[in-house]
Amino acid sequence: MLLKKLVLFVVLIGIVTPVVACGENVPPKGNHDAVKPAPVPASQQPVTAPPVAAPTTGPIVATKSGSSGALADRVVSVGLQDESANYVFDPGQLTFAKGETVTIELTSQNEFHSFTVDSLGLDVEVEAGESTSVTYTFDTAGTYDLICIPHESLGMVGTITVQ
Ligand SMILES: [Cu+2]
Repeated sequence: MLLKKLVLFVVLIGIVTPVVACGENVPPKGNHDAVKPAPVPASQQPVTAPPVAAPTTGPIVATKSGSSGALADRVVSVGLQDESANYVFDPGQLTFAKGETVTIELTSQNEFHSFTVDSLGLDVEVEAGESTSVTYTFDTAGTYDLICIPHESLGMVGTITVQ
């Protein structure tokens, strides 16, 4: 009776262990030996898990190019010059590739200026002597008028070309 149960138990172990510990040399007798190999595959699983997490960290590059609105393809510096009442954007001619995302760093020399492109909905104010930046994706090819609102009549104008 007891022997029959033991045999049944051993047979069950014999069925389960090849599945759990495939390839392991599991002694078919005694459940103490049969149970021991089980924690080995269990401890191998956490080791297998980090390599699975590692490829998940890899596609950060793909995420970078995906979020085109947040990260700029390049940075362009534009000076807002006003020395000796000579009001100019430096440079006043800006050319971008269609679809390019650009961070434009704007630096006022002495006075309050604006970087305004009405047709693109761009209107950035720059406090006197300060810097600010705007990131913009130029989706549509064309030529756009750039103005500084306070100094447009004084010739502080430029052109943005998207091609
Ligand atoms: Cu200005």
